[in-house]
Amino acid sequence: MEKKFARTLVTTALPYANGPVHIGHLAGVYVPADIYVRYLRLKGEEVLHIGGSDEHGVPVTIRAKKEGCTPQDVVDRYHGIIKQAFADFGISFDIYSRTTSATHRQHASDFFRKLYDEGKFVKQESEQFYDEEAKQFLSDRNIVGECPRCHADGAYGDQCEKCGSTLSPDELINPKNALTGNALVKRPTSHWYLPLNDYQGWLEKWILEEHKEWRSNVYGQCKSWLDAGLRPRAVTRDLEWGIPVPVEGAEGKVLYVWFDAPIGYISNTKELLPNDWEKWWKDESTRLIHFIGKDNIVFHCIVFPAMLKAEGSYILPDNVPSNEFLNLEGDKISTSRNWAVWLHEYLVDFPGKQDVLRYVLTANAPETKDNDFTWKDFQARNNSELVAIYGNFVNRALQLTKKYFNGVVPEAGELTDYDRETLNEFAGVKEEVEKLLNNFKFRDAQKEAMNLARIGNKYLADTEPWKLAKTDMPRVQTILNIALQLVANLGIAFEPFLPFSSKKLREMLNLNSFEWSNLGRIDHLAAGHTLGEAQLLFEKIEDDAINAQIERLERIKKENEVNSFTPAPVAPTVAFDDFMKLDIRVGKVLECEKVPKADKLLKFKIDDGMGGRTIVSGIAKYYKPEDLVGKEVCFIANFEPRKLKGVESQGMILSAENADGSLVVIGPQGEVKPGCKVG
Ligand code: B3M
Ligand code: ZN
Repeated sequence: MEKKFARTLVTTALPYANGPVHIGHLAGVYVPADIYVRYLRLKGEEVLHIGGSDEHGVPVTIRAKKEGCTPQDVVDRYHGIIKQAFADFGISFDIYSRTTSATHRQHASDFFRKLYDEGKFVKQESEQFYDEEAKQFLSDRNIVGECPRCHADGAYGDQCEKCGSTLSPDELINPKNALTGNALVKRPTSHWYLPLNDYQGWLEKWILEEHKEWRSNVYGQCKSWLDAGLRPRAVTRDLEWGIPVPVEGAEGKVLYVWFDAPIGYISNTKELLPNDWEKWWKDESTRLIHFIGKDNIVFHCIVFPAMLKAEGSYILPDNVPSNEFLNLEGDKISTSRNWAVWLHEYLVDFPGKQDVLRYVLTANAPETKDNDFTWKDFQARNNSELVAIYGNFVNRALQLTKKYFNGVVPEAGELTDYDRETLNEFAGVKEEVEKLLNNFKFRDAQKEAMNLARIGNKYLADTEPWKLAKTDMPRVQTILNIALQLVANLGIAFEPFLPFSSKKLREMLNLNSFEWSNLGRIDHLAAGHTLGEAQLLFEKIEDDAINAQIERLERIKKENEVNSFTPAPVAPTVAFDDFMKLDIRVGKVLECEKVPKADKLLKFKIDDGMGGRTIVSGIAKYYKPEDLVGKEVCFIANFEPRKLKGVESQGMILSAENADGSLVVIGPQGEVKPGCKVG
């Protein structure tokens, strides 16, 4: 039962304004949503794209405490950075607002109050951790302690980052305030709960029966939540940062961030269209689509719909296309470990290359499973797809027209069978791309557009107009006319995906606009139409630029290893007499050289005060031989001699293993005569 909708309201998850946005955000939510809204606009449909920053919640307060500023300072800063990054990447919002706006505070507060007045909440008392010194209840994230599973220190009240277990603060051994280290006590506190269990039957019918078309990852997650049975969920918190609970006796309490944030979609629409917003939220002929990441599924498919249902006057989402996660070079993207490609930094390193990133992220979109972003793949897709296929075709068609026809579209003569075959391949593309886009299959849709460029490229390679120019000019006219029509088609087909390049292409073709309905047609450019200035659509990305990015990540990985360093446990106790069995001495390096055919080994000639000895040591990766000559080192003098790569080693040079695994040679801090004992 296909419903006919009059308009589409697209929302994108409101990113937390406690840090900048990275490629994972773009790939998971904003690029697919932007493709979708651009496509609908190009079709001339009525559509709105609503976005904004999520500015409440505990992470913002933690960041503020760490930086010694107010939560408002934090969100002001990051809201600005995030908004700019989205604008730079062409994410075309109709409004990008924020949950600290006056409109939102009022709307979220009224929403709560209505449900409260109608008795839609239940009030429950529970024991929560309280810091008597700071005089505050602590959220799960603000509590740390020993993990009950792996016994690592510093596990959070909701999760242990060492072993990955999901926890509750009650399970932690020795729970403490994460920021101050204060010990905690339990205190009773009351909160309002939305009894999700009351909506269980309704949600089962609405999702499991009526929305079988949702992506399998989304449907599957909903089903497992529903199968486990829903329970009441607290919608208020003891916190200072947030929207005050608009009820008498609720001092010191705010709305839970996941209660207020999705209402932000409504408030932001209201801010944009103060007089007209209701038709977007209360009229059944509006189709509501939430673009989100997979960790937000339960909130958008179960909690928010239950809130909307409880309120009673709003429409429900028609689809919730959620992506899985994008990894970076094989590892999970992590803000705290700086394991990310930040959008604002990308544009410093690759100015003007927004479309390249958009293209690669869509080509690798984690639509049904987690996917990986690698810099090598980024380079390959740019060089061998955008440059070699799309860019190359466009450039050849325009340059040849300039060369032979002075940049004026030539008139087509009679078509050959091959011409017709090529044009036929284009004819079906509109329907195909539409089908894919309508089903949120952005990856495949973009692939289809790239296939058009492949067809165009092949057409020019096969017909070789540059050769015919000497013998058959009328044929060249036809070929280039066709090629230019194909170029215009590419501009339309790629517009939702690569808007910057399509704009450039439109200028190069000297056209005022592209319209989706013209996709597949072969009369975009009339004979006699003068083209604009030809420019390169894409340029090759060299190894140097890619290597610099890979090196940056390697540096970060090293730093992370050092930062997460925990000393190895101390070995069992040894008796003094046992220790004295080791004869450790000071020696001076007389000579040092690499051991041939062994990339780890260095051979030392040591002045040991007793006539000298040879020692082989596995530190070649960390030192240049000449740097160690003349240095004093400590070595074990009575170590059993052994042969390493054919060289007899008469002892062992002592070194410390650093946090990143590198080795540092140990020597005396003052002058010591070779042969003196260490102990
Ligand atoms: N801020 C979580 C996130 O950024 C949250 C989304 C809110 S959407 C209403 O993943
Ligand atoms: Zn653990």
